[in-house]
Amino acid sequence: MNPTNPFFKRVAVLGAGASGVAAARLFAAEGASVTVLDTASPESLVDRALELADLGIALETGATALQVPEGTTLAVLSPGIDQASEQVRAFIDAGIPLTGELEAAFARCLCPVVAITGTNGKTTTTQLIEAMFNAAEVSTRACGNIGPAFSAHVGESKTLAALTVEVSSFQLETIAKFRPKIAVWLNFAPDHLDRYPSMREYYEAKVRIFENQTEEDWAVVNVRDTLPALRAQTLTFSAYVDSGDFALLDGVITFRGEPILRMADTHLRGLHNAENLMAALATGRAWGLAWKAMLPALCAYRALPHRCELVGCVDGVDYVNDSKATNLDAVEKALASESRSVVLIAGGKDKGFEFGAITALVTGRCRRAVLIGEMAARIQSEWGDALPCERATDLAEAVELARKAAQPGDVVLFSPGTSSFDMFKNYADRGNQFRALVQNLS
Ligand code: UMA
Repeated sequence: MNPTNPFFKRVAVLGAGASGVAAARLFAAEGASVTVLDTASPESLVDRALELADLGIALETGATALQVPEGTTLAVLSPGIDQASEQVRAFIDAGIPLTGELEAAFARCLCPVVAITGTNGKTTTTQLIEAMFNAAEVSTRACGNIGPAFSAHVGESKTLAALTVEVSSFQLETIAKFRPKIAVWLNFAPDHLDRYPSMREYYEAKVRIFENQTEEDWAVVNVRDTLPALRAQTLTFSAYVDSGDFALLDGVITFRGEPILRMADTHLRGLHNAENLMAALATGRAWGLAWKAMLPALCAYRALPHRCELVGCVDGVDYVNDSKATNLDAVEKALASESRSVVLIAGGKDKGFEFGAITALVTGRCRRAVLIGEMAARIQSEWGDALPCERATDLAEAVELARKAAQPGDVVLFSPGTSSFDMFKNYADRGNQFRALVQNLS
């Protein structure tokens, strides 16, 4: 498009991660002039700079990324960047319209969206729905917070029946018209308290998933959570109480009393996974699928790594990698689905959690706790009176201490309860290191 045209867009994309690069590609393909701004050092962004240069997209890094490029008509925000940051404030103060990567992709999406949110279980449920829809010949692709970004796949929306989008509270903060045909709310528990002043702000961002839905849409919701009045038609579920449309009775998922799926016929375990399966079944029902079209893919699905993943058995002790447990709710669910005596390895970056909230459960299930990372001393002070706790300087020492403490028939559960960035690249790196250490033991 000609730069003298009044509709010509000069777009500044904030963040050169997966969402920023995908959004930059999207706008550049439409003929906009795009600059990507990332506050990281140029050395850490060499690959991104080359990828963007090939597309004719400029990249500004470091302190230069804090300046608003002249003539910018729109700023597109990556989800990891806080709107309160200096970088974003500069655009707001300059009066430049701001949108998020999720909203930008949605504005270009030509097929219905199934959106999944919740503190835990989002990725598993997104994959269950993707597998179930495709097996039932409802062509879809998973994207969004699960990675790759929504913007990276929205171009396929002209040929797909639906896009299955995992959405985070960060992405929902900047929506305007985002309207899923089916919105799935899995659960809500404390998390991201390093981004939000309190749980209220976290909840308020997350609940926006329903904001633009109408009576023609569907909301699939956990019956135990308190939600605002919903305009969409609803289907409810819970594995803990039987007041929802979907419930769990003697290991069987039921729909309004009718048996639908035996947990034993799936590869998933635990009440949290029963709820993920219920959410997928409810999504299929809202779409109009028959149970028999949904069940084969749900039964065939295997859990992803780092989610209560058995990584070894040494001297009669099972070692379980639950590195994806980046909040206390996930630790609670891992412990609740464990009947054996546990040696728990926990701890990591300080995200503002009070580990004291789960002292009773931990002391009831665990023989001992081995603590790592930035939060080790605080967790020890919260659990230490009720449970033997020791601190390890790194993960290798933690695995060694856990090995010494465990007795045949026990399980060593690595369920950190907080994020990994104090010691590792991310939860996957943390889980992979744990798996390698266990493999060395045997
Ligand atoms: N950056 C700035 N300024 C800042 C802060 C960061 O320029 O003030 C730059 C960083 O240097 C970095 C880039 O921004 O280069 C990163 O942007 P980002 O944090 O938005 O990361 P992306 O790579 O774009 O990944 C995001 C999601 N990340 C977050 O929300 C933190 C990914 O979810 C998602 O897969 C991806 O978009 C595609 O949609 C990850 C995640 O951890 C898995 N999500 C959180 C979670 O699940 O708990 C919400």
